[in-house]
Amino acid sequence: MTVKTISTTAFNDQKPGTSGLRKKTRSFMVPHYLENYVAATFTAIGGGSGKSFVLGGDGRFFNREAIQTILKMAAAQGAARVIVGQGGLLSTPAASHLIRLNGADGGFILSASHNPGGIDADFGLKFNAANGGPASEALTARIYDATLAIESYDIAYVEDVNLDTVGQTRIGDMVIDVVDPVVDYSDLMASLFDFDAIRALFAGGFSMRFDAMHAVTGPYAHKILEGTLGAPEGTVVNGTPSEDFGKGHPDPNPIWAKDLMDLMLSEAAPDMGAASDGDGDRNMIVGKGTYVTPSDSLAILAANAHLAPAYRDGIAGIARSMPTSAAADRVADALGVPCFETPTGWKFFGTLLDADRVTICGEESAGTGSHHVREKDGLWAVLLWLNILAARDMTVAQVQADHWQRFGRNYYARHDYEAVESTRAEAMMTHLRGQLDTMAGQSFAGLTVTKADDFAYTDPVDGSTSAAQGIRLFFDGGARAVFRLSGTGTEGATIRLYLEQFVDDGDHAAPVEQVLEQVRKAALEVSDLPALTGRNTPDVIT
Ligand code: VG1
Ligand code: CO
Repeated sequence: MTVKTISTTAFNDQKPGTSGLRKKTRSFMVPHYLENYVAATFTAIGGGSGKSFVLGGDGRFFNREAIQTILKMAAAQGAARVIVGQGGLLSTPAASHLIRLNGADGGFILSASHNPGGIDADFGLKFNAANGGPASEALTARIYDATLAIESYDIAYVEDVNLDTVGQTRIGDMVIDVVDPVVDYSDLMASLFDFDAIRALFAGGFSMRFDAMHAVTGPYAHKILEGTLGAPEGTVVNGTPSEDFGKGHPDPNPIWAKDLMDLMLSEAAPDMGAASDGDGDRNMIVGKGTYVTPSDSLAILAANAHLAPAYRDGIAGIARSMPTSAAADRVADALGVPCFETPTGWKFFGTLLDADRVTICGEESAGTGSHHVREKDGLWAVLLWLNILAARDMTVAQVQADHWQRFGRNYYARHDYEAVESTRAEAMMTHLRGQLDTMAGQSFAGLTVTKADDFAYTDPVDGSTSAAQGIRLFFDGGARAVFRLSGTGTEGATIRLYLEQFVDDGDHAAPVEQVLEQVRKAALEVSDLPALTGRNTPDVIT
């Protein structure tokens, strides 16, 4: 094996965001761009010598090329072993599981998640640590520092590796195991849930549509839902991963999964609809005629988890990201377990899960998961829902209505203003921050602010701190508005405005926009968003 040292110059834009480095695909294809970031990651973990890694991605354009590069760089580092998904495919939760199962030192996951794929769309790369979870903030800071200091990287000059045949091969002394991406993951799922009960549910005529959105969950859903669990063929749609996700946004929400939504709101609706995102860590749950907001789904799963074998003995606690609604907090209260509020991004759940302080975690952005891996897990959420429906013999709508009846309803919506000029978005955040000290007691659009802050977090396990994680405005009467800027976009800034209104004993079936109208007006008034950004309406509401 010939290893060459290639001299390079630093790129100044390789700062990882909420979930790794995400850029336009063409940026990643610029010579040395990917290599620099991979080399910086090796530097940040103290080199790759003697270590083992998991490697795979969501199959988007440039996935295969990037995998070949990473393999050759790992070999040059002296890595002992790399486990790669066949065809270069691994869903994010499956990669997390393989890291844990094999005791690997970490993993490289190639994905820009729900962002579109293709040469003119987005690409991404993130590193997960030995616990299977996204790199901590301390580690991503070290990676970024290394990207700024880099002058050269090492790479093996060898033929491309065959990724399409399961089996073992090598580059020099480094062993490469090409594995079926689905098998270990599907065994894990079988160990968590009552597959017999779910099989009986399908056998009894329960109907479902799972939309894989042309992304990575296709093979997983085909095998588990249609194969093992006996759902009729055709249950899984758009189930073959494609490099550009059929030219769509593989984002499981009512906007981008519109076909599924339309079906679920029609006469022909099956009993349940579900979808997952590009890399398989997000989920959308829809019942006949009813959409389950991700924040509610988290609360419902936590309240009913004991119905699945893996959680039979109860859960240790719940964690939710700050912008996620407080529905889960009420469940934690009722169960007598703690509820942690963390900054956005799965990396903040890792320490809590590792320390067994929580069992179930979730985010408003369609992410739910548990201690079975260290990532959110789309299919896991779908299977837990199925397990609950089977155990309770109820419909999605009934489970949801019953939950609201018991806990009250946190009406919720997220308004995204996309591709806003960065300076204008920053100006709006600065305008909000400038008012934080004086806001309490003031009224906006008829709502009085009870408390306002810029969310800061101290990790209760390792003591690390993260400041400026989003502006929280609490209003009289159980309303809340949160403002933050996205850390996953690739163009300008995306402002996320999260709106919530708690209704305890009142009407649980009112139109969401109507219930949130007052807090929306108040939030726009305090922030001066329309004037400062030039935007009057959000691009996406989820
Ligand atoms: C978004 C979501 C966040 C999620 C992150 C990664 O981040 O809001 O909840 O953890 O995406 O998910 P941001 O910074 O754009 O708000 V995924 O499925 O895109 O890896
Ligand atoms: Co994702």
